[in-house]
Amino acid sequence: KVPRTTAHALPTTAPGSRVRLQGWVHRRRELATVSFLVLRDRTGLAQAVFAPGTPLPPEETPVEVVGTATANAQAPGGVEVTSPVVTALGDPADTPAVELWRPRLDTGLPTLLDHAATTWRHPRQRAVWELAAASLHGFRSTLDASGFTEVHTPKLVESATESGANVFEVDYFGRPAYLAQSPQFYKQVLVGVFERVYEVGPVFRAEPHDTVRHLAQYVSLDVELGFVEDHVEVIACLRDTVAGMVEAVHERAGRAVELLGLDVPVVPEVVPTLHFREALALIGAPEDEPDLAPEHERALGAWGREEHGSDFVVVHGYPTAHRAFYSHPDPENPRWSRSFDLLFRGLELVSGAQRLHRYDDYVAALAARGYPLAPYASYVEAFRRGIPPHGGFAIGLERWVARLTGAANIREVTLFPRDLHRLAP
Ligand code: AMO
Repeated sequence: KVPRTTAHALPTTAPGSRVRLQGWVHRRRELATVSFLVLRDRTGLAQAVFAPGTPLPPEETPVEVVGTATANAQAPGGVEVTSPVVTALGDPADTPAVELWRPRLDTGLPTLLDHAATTWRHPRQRAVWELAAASLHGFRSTLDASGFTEVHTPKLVESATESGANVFEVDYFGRPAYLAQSPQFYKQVLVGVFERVYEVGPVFRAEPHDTVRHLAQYVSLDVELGFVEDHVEVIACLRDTVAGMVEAVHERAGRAVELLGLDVPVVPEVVPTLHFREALALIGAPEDEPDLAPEHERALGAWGREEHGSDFVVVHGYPTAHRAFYSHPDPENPRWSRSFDLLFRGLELVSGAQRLHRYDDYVAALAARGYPLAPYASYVEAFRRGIPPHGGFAIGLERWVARLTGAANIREVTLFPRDLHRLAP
C-alpha cells in the first residue's frame, strides 16, 4: 500500500513519489481545462489536480486521494498531487449543513450550534479548540512541575457545595443526589492525602438566566494546595499557573494565534491587586456592596489596563458573609475574607481563597449561615483527621478561551454548550 502522508508533510515528499492522503473535500474547483480538489486534514490543506470533467465527491465528504507528488509553485506548500485517484470514505456531507459556514462563519450562533458536527470544522473554529487544548497542557505541566497530583472526583454528590440555588437534582437509586457544582469538598479533603492536587473536569450549574458568560456545564480547572500561610501564597500559585497557560498557548497553538490574529496577554510578575474595599472606592460603588457586579468588573478591568498595562486584576478580601462558608475570614477583621477573584479583561475568570481547616470553624461557619450540618457531615468530619492550612482556586476554561479570543458569547467557544434551552446536539 502507498504510504500515508499528511497535508503538512506533503511539501517534504520527494517529487515523483507515490502518496496517499486522507481528509475531507475542502474545495472543488472545476475549470474548463482542469479540476482541483483541495483536501483538508488535521494538519492543513493539500491540492490534487484532475483532468477536466472527472467526477469529484461533494465538499465535506471524507476521502482518500492517491497520486504522485509533483512540484508546483502555485500549490499550497509548493507540492501537489497529480494523476490522482479519489475514493469516498464515507457518505457525502449533506449540502445545507455545509453551506451554513461556507464561505464565512456568518450564520447566527444558534444555527451554528445546531449543526456543530460540520460548522466546527471551520479552520477558525478549530483554532479555538486548539487554544483550549494548549491552555490545558500549560495548566497541567505547570502544576505537575510543582509537585501537584492530578485527581478525579465524583460528579454525583450528596450535597451542594456552592450554595443550593443552582444545583441539578438527579435520582440516585431512589434517593436524591446532585450533579457536582465544583470538586470543592473533594479537593480540600485530598489536600490531606496528597498535599497538592488539581482536577480538570466538568461541573454543573443550573443557571436560571440566559447570559453570555454562564453555561449549565463547563470545564473547571481546580487547584488546591496545603501548608499555605495565607491567600497571598495561593494567588502566587494562580499567577504562575496562568502564566504557564499563556506560555503553552504560544508554544503549542501558535498557528491558531496567528489565524485568529489574537493579542495573547502577558501575565505580569506582580498582578495589580486591590482589596475589595479599595475596589469599591476606586469605581465609586457604595461601601456596603456585597459583591462586584459585571459593570464593576469591567471598570476594574479598564483600570488594570490603563494604570498598569495589565489584562489581569486580582481583587481580594470579599465580605465573609457573601462568600462560600469554607472561605477563611481575615483574622485581623473577620468581616472580610481571605478570598479572591482574578479578573481577565474585565470578567471574573477565577475564584479562590484560603479555606477554613479546623473542624470547629466549619461547624461555626455553617451555623452562622443557618445551614444544617447533616448534608455536610462527611466533608466536615474530614477536618477532624488532620487537614493543614490550605487554599485553592478554580479557573473556568470556557471563560478563559472566550476572553482570549474576544468571543462575545461563551457558547461560541464551547463545543456542545448546555444552557437553559439547549440539550442537543
Ligand atoms: P466559582 O463558582 O466562582 O467558584 O467558579 C469558579 C470559576 O468558574 C467559572 N464559572 C463559570 N463558567 C461558565 N459557566 C458558569 N455557569 C460558571 N460559573 C462559574 C468562572 C469562575 O470564576 N469552588 C469555587 C472555586 C474555589 O474556591 O476553588 C468555585 O466553584 O470562571
